[in-house]
Amino acid sequence: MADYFKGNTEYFPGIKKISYEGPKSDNPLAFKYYDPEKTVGGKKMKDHLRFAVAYWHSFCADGSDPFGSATHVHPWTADASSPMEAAEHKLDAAFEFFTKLGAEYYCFHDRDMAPEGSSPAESEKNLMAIVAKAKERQKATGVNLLWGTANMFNHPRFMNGAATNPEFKVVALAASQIKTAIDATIELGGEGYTFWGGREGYMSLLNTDLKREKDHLAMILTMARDYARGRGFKGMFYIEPKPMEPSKHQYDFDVETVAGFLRHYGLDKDFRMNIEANHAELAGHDFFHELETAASMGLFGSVDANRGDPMNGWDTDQFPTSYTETALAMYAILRAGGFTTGGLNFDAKIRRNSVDPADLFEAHIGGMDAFAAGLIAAQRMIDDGKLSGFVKQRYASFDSGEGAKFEKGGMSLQELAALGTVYGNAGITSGKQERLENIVNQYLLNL
Ligand code: XLS
Ligand code: NI
Ligand code: NI
Repeated sequence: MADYFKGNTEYFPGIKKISYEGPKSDNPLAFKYYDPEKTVGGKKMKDHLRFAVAYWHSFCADGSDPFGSATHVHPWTADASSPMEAAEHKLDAAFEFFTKLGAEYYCFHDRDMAPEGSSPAESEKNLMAIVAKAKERQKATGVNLLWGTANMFNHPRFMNGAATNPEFKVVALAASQIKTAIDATIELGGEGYTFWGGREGYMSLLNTDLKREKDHLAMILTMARDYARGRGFKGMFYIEPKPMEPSKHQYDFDVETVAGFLRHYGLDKDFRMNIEANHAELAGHDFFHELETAASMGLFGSVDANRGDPMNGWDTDQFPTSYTETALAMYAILRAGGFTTGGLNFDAKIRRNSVDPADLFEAHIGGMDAFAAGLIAAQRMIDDGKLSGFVKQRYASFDSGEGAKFEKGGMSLQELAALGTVYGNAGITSGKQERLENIVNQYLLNL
């Protein structure tokens, strides 16, 4: 990766390129486990992990919450005389950050990058002007776009949904925004395009026609797919499941629900899952569950890396810190074949009271180290084979004989039932959960 983009104001003065110093380092601005060029399981860490920075949390969010105003004063906005100038300064700050951190990818919503105009045409003009500048900076630095998306939840027109809005005019407005965001993604060579349907759901069933809304959502996804493929887009489309917030109920509830939806509407060839740890938790699952579920259906795609707070029930979007969680996540990801078009996007934000410019770096460094440590542990789990060996042996009765015949669909219920009557007692076999949990902890030591 080239040095950070020069010729602009330095927005993170005093912070140099972050380097790997190893687990014993006490430098808060150094990696302890993430050593980009180090090989794990025959592949460089950076190619396994494909870290991306989320434009919205890192350069747009200002620390405000429902109870308090902004606490993060961004110098890139403060020193601009117009919204478009601010957008360009923000872009400079972003590329300075990506390159100093050593993240090779980023993700954005259309409205993170450029301000909404007074008409769809003006919004498109604004976005494409910034996209042209982003393209130059990508070329100069080697940083690439992991995925783009459209913000279809912020504007009041989307209060009743975007693709699932009961008014056709709003659906058309949503389409114009998606089309432009796809154009922007293609222009930047994006490796994916994400749909997160924050308001594609309902607040009350009393005013909602569920069937029509879901049909409309599928229609828009199909049209978006066809448009992008028609323009030669070879990247992946992602659906990012989340059960609720801001809607009471969101149609993209969890991986299993989205898989059913994609298959029902014939979209499962072009769409994969973008799995967010905090969303898994909101759906009553753990991150590992969602990853394994997607992998089991060949629908694993990408990750929004963060964590929630198990003591409360909303999307706190904190930076990941639990090595156990990242080790299990990487264990699922590696076994699913690793990332191809996807990556680890830090859909995470620093806390309202984290007001030092260095806090944004330390947050990402911690998250990157957590996934690097998780990767090392996961590779150990795979190399050592104890866990997979146990699982294989647990299902061994389906590998040959009558079990294999059953699994291949070569048996009727009568035949199977007849076997059941002669087998007598079976099934009192330990699942060995505690042993397996203890083994996982052993892999986490001495990273
Ligand atoms: C919100 C989502 C959002 C998506 C992109 O909860 O995580 O940030 O990742 O629209
Ligand atoms: Ni997300
Ligand atoms: Ni989220």
